[in-house]
Amino acid sequence: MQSRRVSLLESNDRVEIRIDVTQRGETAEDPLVLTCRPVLVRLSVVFVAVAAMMLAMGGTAQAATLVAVWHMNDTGSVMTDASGNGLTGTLRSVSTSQPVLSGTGFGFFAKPSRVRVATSSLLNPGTDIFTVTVHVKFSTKPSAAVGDYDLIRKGLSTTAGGDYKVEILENGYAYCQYKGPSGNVNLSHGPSLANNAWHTIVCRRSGSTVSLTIDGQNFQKSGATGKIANSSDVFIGAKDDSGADQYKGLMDEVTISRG
Ligand SMILES: [Ca+2]
Repeated sequence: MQSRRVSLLESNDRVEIRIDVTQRGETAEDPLVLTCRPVLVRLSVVFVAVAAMMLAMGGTAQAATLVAVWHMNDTGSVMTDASGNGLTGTLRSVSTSQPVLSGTGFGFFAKPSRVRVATSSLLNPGTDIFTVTVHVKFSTKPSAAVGDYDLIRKGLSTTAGGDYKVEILENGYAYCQYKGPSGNVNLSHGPSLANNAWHTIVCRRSGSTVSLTIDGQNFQKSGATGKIANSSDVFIGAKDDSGADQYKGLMDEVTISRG
């Protein structure tokens, strides 16, 4: 019989989440270790919840690699990437130094207001497990004219090679989409997040399953997407440079991971 133990280690400069899998007291698999900077204890708890959920789903413990880590503490014209991959974004009419639970974050109040990150193969899911995490706080649902808020996306529905995105729909619900040559798998779930409180949205594709996790509560949908890879830039806070599907609210701690 296998047993799995999830442990959380916090120090001044990093948080480590470790999952050990043992069988009759012996190590059965290499431990899954996720590390990040200590932003919010709350985020750490969400991290553990997601990791535990992955294991509960019967997934094999395997190392996840952080592709991009955007703390959004920047005060200038760029958004730095703490992952070491150099996936720097450029700001357009973004309000920096906004109050968040810890550190600072970005505000998207203008139109257009967005962060743009140049395309990189690192930001393409391919066929890998691919997870996007966003933290948002907003008080107003998208108007009928706006339609929905585009929180982060790479590509459009018409883009060759597919696309992925995280949105807030007109009813205030979170929404995930992964679209590839084999299909478009998307799902949304309530409640409305337009309550001026911080929320954590995690969109993940693993094999033929897309999952949406809202504040630790997981929802799933099955369906094949296939290989997703395009040459589009990543947009955060809006659909494009014209401010279509313009988000209106605060954002912090956006991460992308693979595996
Ligand atoms: Ca921050």
